[in-house]
Amino acid sequence: MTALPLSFAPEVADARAEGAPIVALESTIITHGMPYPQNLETARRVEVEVRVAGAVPATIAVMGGRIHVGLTGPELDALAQAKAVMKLSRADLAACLAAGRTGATTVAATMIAASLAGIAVFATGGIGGVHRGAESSFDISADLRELAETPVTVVAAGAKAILDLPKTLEVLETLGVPVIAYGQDAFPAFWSRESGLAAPLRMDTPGAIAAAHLMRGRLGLPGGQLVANPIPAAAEIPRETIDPLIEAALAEAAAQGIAAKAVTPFLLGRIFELTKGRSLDANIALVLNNARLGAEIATAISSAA
Ligand code: PSU
Ligand code: MN
Repeated sequence: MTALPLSFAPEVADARAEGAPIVALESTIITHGMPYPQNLETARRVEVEVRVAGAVPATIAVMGGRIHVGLTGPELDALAQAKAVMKLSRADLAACLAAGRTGATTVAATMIAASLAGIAVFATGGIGGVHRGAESSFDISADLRELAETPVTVVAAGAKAILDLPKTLEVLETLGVPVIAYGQDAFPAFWSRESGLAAPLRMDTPGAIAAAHLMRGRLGLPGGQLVANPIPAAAEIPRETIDPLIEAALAEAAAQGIAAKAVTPFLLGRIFELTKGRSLDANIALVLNNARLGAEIATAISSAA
């Protein structure tokens, strides 16, 4: 068997050797989720946030036929400005590696890479889920099935509010994915703290989330956990404000025939324009908040393990 095509940044290799806490970070949010230069600035700030909270950040992307676990400064710079970067989910990861192309990992592909690298915790903005109108489009993000299969705890601000959140929660339940609201009963809705839906589980400490993660491992259950961490109150956009703008963006996507992988980036881009940048400020605040909680959970897991 040939070795895995994984390359570790020196800091990540050291952390692995010492059993120190590591938080995986995705790269699709950099290439397809935010405009330049805020994407680069945010990626750097997220890494700082993880460090300040006592863990080592490992931003993941595919370059030169290898999965990079931890990017150097110049690699991050290049990725943030690169054009024609592939958006990689489970289906595309191997093809991108084999062809030697550059690819950014979505939640699904980042979970696969984190799991191969032995990293238990991953922080992002919001997971993909069941799109509105999925009953005719069948558009359900591969992120959901990945949560059912790959043993990584994912910290997100819920699922993106452009989605059908009730159907997303139903599918997660069907797939046996624990959905844990952090510090509140309600399932958060990305830009807003509340979705109007109750979360199936609630936990109030990183230690409780770490214990549940380790217990799943002891039971031999495949799959991860979704930790739904509400956006900080100061940064939230209330549902009444954002909902009509989401509706408008969805109508434009339908009118323009936007489909498949292009849907989420298109909607995030239009909502950015319709909110005059406020959605991006909120997105940045919630990712930083998730990075911090991810570091706390990773720390709790490594001290218990
Ligand atoms: N979180 C963000 N912005 C993003 C994403 C997450 O704050 O752009 C990305 C993630 O990589 C996630 C993807 O996996 O959006 C979902 O894409 P799709 O709906 O096509 O599965
Ligand atoms: Mn999709």
